Amino acid sequence: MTFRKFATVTAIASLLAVPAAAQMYDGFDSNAGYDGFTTGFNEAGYYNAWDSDSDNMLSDREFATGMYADWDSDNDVQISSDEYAVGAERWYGADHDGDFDTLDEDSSGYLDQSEWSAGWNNDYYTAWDSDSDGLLNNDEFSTGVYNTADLDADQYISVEEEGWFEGWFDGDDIEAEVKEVGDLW
Ligand SMILES: [Ca+2]
Ligand SMILES: [Ca+2]
Ligand SMILES: [Ca+2]
Ligand SMILES: [Ca+2]
Repeated sequence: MTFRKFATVTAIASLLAVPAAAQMYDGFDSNAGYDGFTTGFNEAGYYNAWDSDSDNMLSDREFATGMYADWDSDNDVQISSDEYAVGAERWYGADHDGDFDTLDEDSSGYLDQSEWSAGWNNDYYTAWDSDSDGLLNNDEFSTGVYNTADLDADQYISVEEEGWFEGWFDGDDIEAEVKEVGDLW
């Protein structure tokens, strides 16, 4: 897999089609940079929702589970090929080399938790783990999210880049969604 920073302008342009209004949390100030982002982001509870065993660290399993819940935009606990295409471009950029049909071992047209786990690539998680302790703390997670959403890497989340967070702050119970996915391994 390749990382978001290799995304092409074309990939960014398609993300701009996502409606961007009212997707960030209350009080978000794009002009405040990462520091302005992280306080409110932490209060919004997203990290805690992904940290299913509440030890204030994200394991790779918790990260993979949270990402599964995130890519599953219709919350049916299956990743359709459309959901996969959107998620892959959003997280990995247009150069993403994962192939849905290869991952979909039973050719059902959906990835379930075991197929997702079998195809899991930990490079992304490792890249975010800046102190290389094998876990993501809150700051590593919020930094990784911020940099991924900041498509043009100018340390500023524009209105268009806020679209990356679609669904994260719309009132869905993320913790319940993560629980429904269950432990991946
Ligand atoms: Ca944990
Ligand atoms: Ca789905
Ligand atoms: Ca770490
Ligand atoms: Ca930006």
